[in-house]
Amino acid sequence: MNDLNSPQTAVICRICGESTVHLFLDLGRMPIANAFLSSEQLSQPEYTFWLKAGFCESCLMVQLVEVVDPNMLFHEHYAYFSSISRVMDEHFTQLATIIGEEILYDERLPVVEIGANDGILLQKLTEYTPNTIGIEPSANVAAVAREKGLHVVSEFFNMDLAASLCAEHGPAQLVVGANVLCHIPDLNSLARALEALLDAEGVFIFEDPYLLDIMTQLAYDQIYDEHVYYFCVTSLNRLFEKHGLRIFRIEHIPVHGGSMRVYGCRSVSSHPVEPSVTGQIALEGERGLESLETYLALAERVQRSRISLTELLQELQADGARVVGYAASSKGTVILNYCGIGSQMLEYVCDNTPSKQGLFTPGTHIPIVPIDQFAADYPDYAFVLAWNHLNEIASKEQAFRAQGGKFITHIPTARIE
Ligand code: JHZ
Ligand code: SAH
Ligand code: ZN
Repeated sequence: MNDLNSPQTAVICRICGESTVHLFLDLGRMPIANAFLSSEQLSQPEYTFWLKAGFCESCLMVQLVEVVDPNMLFHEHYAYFSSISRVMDEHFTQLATIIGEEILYDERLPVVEIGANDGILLQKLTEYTPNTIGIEPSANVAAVAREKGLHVVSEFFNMDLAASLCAEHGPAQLVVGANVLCHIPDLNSLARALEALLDAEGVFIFEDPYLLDIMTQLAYDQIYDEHVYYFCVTSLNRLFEKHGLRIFRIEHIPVHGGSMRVYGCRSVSSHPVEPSVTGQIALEGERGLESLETYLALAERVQRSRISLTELLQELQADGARVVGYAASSKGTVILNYCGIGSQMLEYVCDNTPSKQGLFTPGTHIPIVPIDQFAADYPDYAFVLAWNHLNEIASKEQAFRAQGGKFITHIPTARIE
């Protein structure tokens, strides 16, 4: 752990190719965050990888050091359904309105959504233009989107697909993707594909968790197999600029614990760069995002956060309290495995996704149950494993609090809400 910054640990950057990636955070061996287990699978060995994050001194990209093959993550049974959250549904309604009212400019040109999942955004976009195409490699969620009547191609977005979409439907007036760009290991070829697909005046919009929020809130549980990159405006803009693209507007948005929405275009297009971009890049410099020390300091705070959580749970256990987990999120897999929290501490994890219920948490093997089970016999404490949804969960669970139940959250340090 202490030699993370020694020269021999510098590894090759996936973005710029230099051997200047310094490891700063080691979260240990980790199972795949969304690989929930059936009871038959509990006795079989689980795939694990080494969850370590690094910072590239040359291009400033924060990235995973070991990457899991996307085919192992996004396949016929992907566990995450975007439509499970009312707040996210409202969020995407707002995004669709901005797109419909400010961005779209030519009905004849297609709108392409990358990572369309169950169609939560794509469906809303069809209210503004008839010409929408969703790209979604995970077959089960793509099938849900198709049941809504949406046009979805069940493949990974890449250069070949971009070329065939462009040949068949024409250049895109918009390429949009939420919580997908940071999931794509080869971002250089993604940028080339984007450049190939976009119309001369076309726009791309991506939303991803924002590095500055991850740092400020100590949201280390955003670091897992699916999130290969942790973007700031500075690092992302440098990447795009290598490929004939640029960012012209950014918006800081509250979802998923703090995300960044970037608006970009081809370098040659007429969209002027807005002050939001230059202002945010300046802020990132002031906040030390260009310096390895900033990241090393984060790693120390993560270790202290882990101790605060395990101590709190041990105290509650010693007092004989009943504690459960609430929400079998991807982040939950990181928290539980990194902090060594298993079924000896959490009786179960309840979750509103039907396909997760009846399964067990990866690595820690805690049973996942429907929310009904929580409501039928309230525990003393519910540890919220999707702190980003705390408000939504708390508003649904007012009866739990009214009869004395309490929520626990864990970042930046563990506390009872
Ligand atoms: P939530 C996933 O992250 C994976 P996860 C992915 N990598 C990503 O970036 C984001 O999504 C977009 C449950 N829940 O949204 C449902 C309730 O039980 O934080 C889900 O299992 N009751 C693509 O998995 C989980 O929480 C509720 O009221 O960390 C959602 O976790 C609500 C609101 C959610 O995403
Ligand atoms: N946009 C939704 C879904 C995010 S989950 C939301 O914000 O809620 C990420 C989705 O991206 C998954 O459904 C996954 O199958 C898909 N995905 C992963 N890699 C992809 C790629 N290369 N091209 C297109 N979709 C991809
Ligand atoms: Zn680099």
